[in-house]
Amino acid sequence: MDLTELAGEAEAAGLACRGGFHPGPEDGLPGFADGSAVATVVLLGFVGAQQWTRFATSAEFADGRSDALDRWSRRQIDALAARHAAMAFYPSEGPPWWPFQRWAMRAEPVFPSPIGVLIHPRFGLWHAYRGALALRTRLALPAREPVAHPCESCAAKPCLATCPVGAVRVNGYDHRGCATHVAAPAGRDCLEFGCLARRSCPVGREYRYAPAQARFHMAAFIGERRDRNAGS
Ligand code: B12
Ligand code: SF4
Ligand code: SF4
Repeated sequence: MDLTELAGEAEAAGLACRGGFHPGPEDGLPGFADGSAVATVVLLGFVGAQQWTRFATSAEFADGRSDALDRWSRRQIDALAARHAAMAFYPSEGPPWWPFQRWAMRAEPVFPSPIGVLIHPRFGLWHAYRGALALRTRLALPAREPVAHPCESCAAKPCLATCPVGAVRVNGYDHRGCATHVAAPAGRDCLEFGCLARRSCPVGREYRYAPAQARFHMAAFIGERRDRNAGS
């Protein structure tokens, strides 16, 4: 098996392959029960609106129970893990949380943005991680080309000036202030169409979430549907 094959299986399951890396002790991964070490980690997730339809037409989405996105992700990724005798890890497991953003920076060209989520040169702020497969096999990984950090050439930084309640700041994100605004009538634009600060970013505009997807994540974020960590 190689990474392309695994990416094909992930795509068939409704997930994008978000790259991989060969972990070291600093990556904090446990070994397998038989004592063998993890040789390759492959991250799986959503990019733009491409995978949304698969989830939005799933049994989990329709059943009205909480944690729909988590349950759907686990069903897909646990099946891939079983097929490849791999371990599966999830961003929603915790606290303590698995360091998905650190792993992501090891796996693909994503960079810290001023608004807290990682920015991708193509998908901008419109992507997320749904799980990770830890494999015993050392897969060959494509060489990483140097890629420029998109925020370095963004002089205007509109993401820092757009939030109506100033929740997005250089020195941190005020998640309580944000959630209070989104849950109030004045925050209807953010709730229905997604974070205004994120929408102001010029990178990856064509990958912005459609209103239904944006609303799902924002509603989950303010606890409307109790979907733990459905943020993406
Ligand atoms: C807890 C959490 C929250 C909390 C944050 C509470 C708080 N003040 O800490 C709340 C609920 C508020 C939240 C909100 C959101 N979250 Co959140 N959240 C998480 C979660 C579950 C854990 C984060 C954590 O503490 N990790 C622990 C540390 C040890 O892990 P780490 O990888 O090392 O992460 C840190 C480093 O990346 C570090 N860091 C920052 N810059 C740099 C630079 C360098 C060089 C390095 C090395 C590290 C570093 O900051 C991270 C800490 O947050 C992660 C999933 C996960 N398991 O990582 C999602 C996650 C970070 N969230 C995510 C998202 C999308 C959101 C929301 C946009 C949700 C929404 N509304 O749709 C919002 C907005 C966040 C924002 N503007 O920052 C995504 C980010 C995807 C991406 N593109 O990066 C994640 C990865 C979940 C996912 N399924 O993909 N979130
Ligand atoms: S608006 Fe500019 S600084 Fe902000 S996340 Fe987008 S590219 Fe980076
Ligand atoms: S969702 Fe709205 S209130 Fe929250 S950070 Fe984004 S712009 Fe600000």
